[in-house]
Amino acid sequence: MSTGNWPRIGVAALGAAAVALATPLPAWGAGDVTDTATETFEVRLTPLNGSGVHGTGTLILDESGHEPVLTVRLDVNNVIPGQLHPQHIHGFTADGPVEGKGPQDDATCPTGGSRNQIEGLPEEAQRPDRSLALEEGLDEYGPVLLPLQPFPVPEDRDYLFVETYTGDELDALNLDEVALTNRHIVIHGGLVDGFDRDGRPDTYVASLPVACGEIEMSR
Ligand SMILES: [Cu+2]
Repeated sequence: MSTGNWPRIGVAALGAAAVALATPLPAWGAGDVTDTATETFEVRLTPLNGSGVHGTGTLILDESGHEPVLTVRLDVNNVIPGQLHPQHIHGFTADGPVEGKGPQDDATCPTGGSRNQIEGLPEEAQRPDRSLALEEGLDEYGPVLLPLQPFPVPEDRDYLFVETYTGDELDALNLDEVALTNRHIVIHGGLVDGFDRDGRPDTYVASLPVACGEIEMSR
């Protein structure tokens, strides 16, 4: 996090002095920076795979500078403590891998009709209403576009995540052509049960989708 996240505040505060800078920053020079350069989005994360994981998110997209800056804040509850929780912005792209889905197609959260099989895990681990693997959700939420790193390893069942992304990191989101509202956020990492027959404990699967939320315009 740096003060660079909020350039409009800096411009306003500096006022006329900013114009006098020997080497003015490119996008600020014209003095035409408006409120429309910053958009705020909201995400409501709801459980997948019966995880009980839920939460909220706020995304702030600042396009007032020479390159976009995306700040992501996630407030996530009821996760497995002490484990790595991958989290991503998912969506569709022009070059696949989901056949028939392009960048303008709105990603959605997986439903009960999603494919249902975790490859490499025993059959006992599969249930009709859960154990939806990362790959199985692809048809609905699309591939990973932006890993929201560093992935948290929370000490408790809740975590608060705030991070800022810019430059090349945002390329896959194709912000020039595709609205962020076409994208989704997916939180991963949960226990898969069904191994009781062998007396083995539940297995933590880091890729297991445990919550999903649509990115929506903030009202
Ligand atoms: Cu993901």
